[in-house]
Amino acid sequence: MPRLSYLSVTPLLSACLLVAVITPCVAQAPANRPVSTAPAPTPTPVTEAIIKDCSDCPEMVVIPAGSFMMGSPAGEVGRDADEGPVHRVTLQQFALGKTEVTFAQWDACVADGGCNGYRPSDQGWGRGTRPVINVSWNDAQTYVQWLSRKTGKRYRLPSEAEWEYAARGGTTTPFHTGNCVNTNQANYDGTSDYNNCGAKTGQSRKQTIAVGSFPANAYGLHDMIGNVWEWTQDCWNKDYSGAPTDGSAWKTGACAQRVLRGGSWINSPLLTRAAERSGSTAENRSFSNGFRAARTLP
Ligand SMILES: [Ca+2]
Ligand SMILES: [Ca+2]
Repeated sequence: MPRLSYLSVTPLLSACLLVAVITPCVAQAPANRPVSTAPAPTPTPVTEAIIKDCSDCPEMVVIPAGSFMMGSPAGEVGRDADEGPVHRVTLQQFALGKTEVTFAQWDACVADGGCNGYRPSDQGWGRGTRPVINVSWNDAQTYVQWLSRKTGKRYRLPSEAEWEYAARGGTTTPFHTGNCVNTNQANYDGTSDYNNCGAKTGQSRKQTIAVGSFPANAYGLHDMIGNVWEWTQDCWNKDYSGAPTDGSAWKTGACAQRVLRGGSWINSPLLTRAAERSGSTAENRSFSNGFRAARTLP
């Protein structure tokens, strides 16, 4: 697989780069294509450029700079006070893992002498393309430190603001899928509903599944709803009073606890909303918690 590094790309080149993860770019020459009178296909996000800094490194999606309202509106069903006050956050572009970090990616870190040699249990569910679990916030730090060492790039966990911005993909609804979600779109416990919207499908997989099993959101990110909770860099704070508005991680507060986002396979759909927040101690290793890597650009 070719090594790609980040380039400043036009939308056309970006599609080319995306394909180049699989095939050489030359196959994508757009010239001489017959003019079609068929309706234009649904546009794919023009921002999706993929970075892969080494053969064992996760695929990273370039998330465009922008601004959004972080938190949930007062009327959102299932909202807790920790999701407010809603506030505008303006972010620089950054890169975020297309998927949760997998067991295969974690195990490559261990095989390369990183990650403190820690081999987390897979609960007997299997490793490979399932998201790594039983990793604490501290463990997650060892992985992004290894990526940074290996590639010379600035890998880290996403800030909580970056995570929510990326998860929303421009949406303001409880889920990036809209006012509801179903178990063909995400891995959560479908034996309970959300606001009688039909999220209760009766399906509960009772474990993680391979990352990327469901369609991506508008930014090309998979499993921002469910599968595993994802560690973010931020210290826990009980609400957003005083939170940074520049997309950086909140470095003060109850820093023995760190923020987890997105809900997991074991949770009701309510806990997989884009605005939902959870916190846990930085040492906690759980079968419902994992993470995805972020990278500062350039
Ligand atoms: Ca909550
Ligand atoms: Ca997730």
